[in-house]
Amino acid sequence: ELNNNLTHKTRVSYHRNADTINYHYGPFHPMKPFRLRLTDHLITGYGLHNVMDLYEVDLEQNNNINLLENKILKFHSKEYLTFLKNLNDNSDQENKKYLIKNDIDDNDCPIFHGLYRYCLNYTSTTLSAIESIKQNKSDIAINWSGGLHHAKKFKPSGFCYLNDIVIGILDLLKTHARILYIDIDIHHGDGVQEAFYLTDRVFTISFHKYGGYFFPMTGALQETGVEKGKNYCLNVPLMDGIKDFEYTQLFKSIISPLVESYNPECIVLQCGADSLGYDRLGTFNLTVKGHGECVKFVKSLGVPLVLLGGGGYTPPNVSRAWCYETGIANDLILREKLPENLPFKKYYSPDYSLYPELGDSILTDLNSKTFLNDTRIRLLEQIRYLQG
Ligand code: V1S
Ligand code: CA
Ligand code: ZN
Repeated sequence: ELNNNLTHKTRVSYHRNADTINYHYGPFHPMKPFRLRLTDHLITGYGLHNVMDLYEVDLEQNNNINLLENKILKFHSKEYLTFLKNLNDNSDQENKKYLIKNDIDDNDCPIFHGLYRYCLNYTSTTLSAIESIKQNKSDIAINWSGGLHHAKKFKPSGFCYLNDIVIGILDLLKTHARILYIDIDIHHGDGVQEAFYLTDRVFTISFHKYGGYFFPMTGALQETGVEKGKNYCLNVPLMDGIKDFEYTQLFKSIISPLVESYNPECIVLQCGADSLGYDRLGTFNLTVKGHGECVKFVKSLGVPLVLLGGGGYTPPNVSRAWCYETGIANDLILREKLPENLPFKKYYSPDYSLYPELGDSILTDLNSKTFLNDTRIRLLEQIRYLQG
């Protein structure tokens, strides 16, 4: 383990909630909060909890649920919050009525036991991370249970119920003038884009698969914001099979001039791990190192940073990526061999490595050199508008 930072240790805070890992979307649902348990075991297995400020977020101790709900209501509608809050008391008929009226897909967003508590948990954990940035207690604040970027004002979408990212950014806007939101989940960050589409105080950029009815079917290159928000939104639509080199090269060549021009006071990075190879829903070919390279690059910009989770549907790989990225936040390169006595170690067979190689059965890269080059040129053109 190597400390590359000779000037001062990066102040990293790790925000977690012991309860969040226990919830279930249902047996056939790809979203498994259990992946957070694997992640936490890996992080503590490598001893990372000893080098970070640990924040155990607990709703019971935090008697200010009122304050939390007020922050939620800065984005979500009163009617929707009431619906989530009263799910268990309502009759099934009343719940069904809200689902139908608002065109909610309850296969994607099932009503499971303790749903409201689960939502408050991951949202308050993101707010805890945001708070430590607001108070300048951390350089990097991490919440792997957050990053649920699809939730809308009136309704849940794509496994996301409360949009902890939007709620967190709205809170951060009280102290920070310009916030950059970067989204490397394989899905388009539509909920966050939509929330800040009309403002220049939050710049949103999402890298995602686009085309062929891939969820949520938005995020075209042409979506760039409106009114005051015109040009303060970028989208990087990609095709199946993109690999580390092409992805990280594109990522850096866009984020670098963007940060130079926009000069954000804080960056919120959604680290959805469904952009890794072998994801159950995703179709990209990133490795743990390639995914982490994006985090490393954003860290190197030296702007206060919030790291959030998001998608990720092959739990052992999700935990590998988020553990590796927790190491990166702390300037540590973790040894390849997984810790001894790691709970659920069999999940990491046959390699038992933090950095497994992608096999031969990976998808072919459908992103041609010309396609990627054209995309880059168009995006750089948009960034040039920022200088006015
Ligand atoms: N892709 C995909 C996918 N798979 C599922 C799914 C599968 C089994 C289940 F039991 C329940 C759901 N839903 C989807 C997607 C939603 C993906 C959400 C990604 C979330 C994130 O990673 O970005 C952030 C956490 N939904 C759809 O594709 C929509 C439908 C088109 C699927 C089928 N239903 C019946 C109609 C809507
Ligand atoms: Ca994305
Ligand atoms: Zn996703």
